[in-house]
Amino acid sequence: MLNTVYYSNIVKTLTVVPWFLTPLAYALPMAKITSEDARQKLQGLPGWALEGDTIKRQFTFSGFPEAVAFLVRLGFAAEAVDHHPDLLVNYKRVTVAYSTHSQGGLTDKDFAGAREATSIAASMAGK
Ligand code: H2B
Repeated sequence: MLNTVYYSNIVKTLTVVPWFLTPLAYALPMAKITSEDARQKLQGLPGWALEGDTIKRQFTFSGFPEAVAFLVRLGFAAEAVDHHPDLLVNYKRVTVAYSTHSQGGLTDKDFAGAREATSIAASMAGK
């Protein structure tokens, strides 16, 4: 089972998937990440913290419209990859939390989402 799940992640990560492996990539779930591995992965994501089964970060913008604009941009990016963060707006601050509901924990999709959120926020002078 471990082998299959690991294989599934590899298959999904590859840009070019051999045609005969394509159904496998969609049929198998992403591997759940242990909290030890999550801590390791968070080293490359400043400001993000592990909270239970989620990774979380708060971004601060210059005002409420900018915070909402960030939320909308991230929302479209999330919809495009069918992986959705929890989002909370408090005036000019937006808290973004990721976990993979279907797995009841963290997967590579959450870290990809965190990188995307960080990149969008940086392009909008979010801190
Ligand atoms: N987002 C997150 N964060 N976790 C999920 O398990 C998830 C999701 N599942 N977005 C997706 C949608 C699933 O419901 C659809 C059917 O692909």
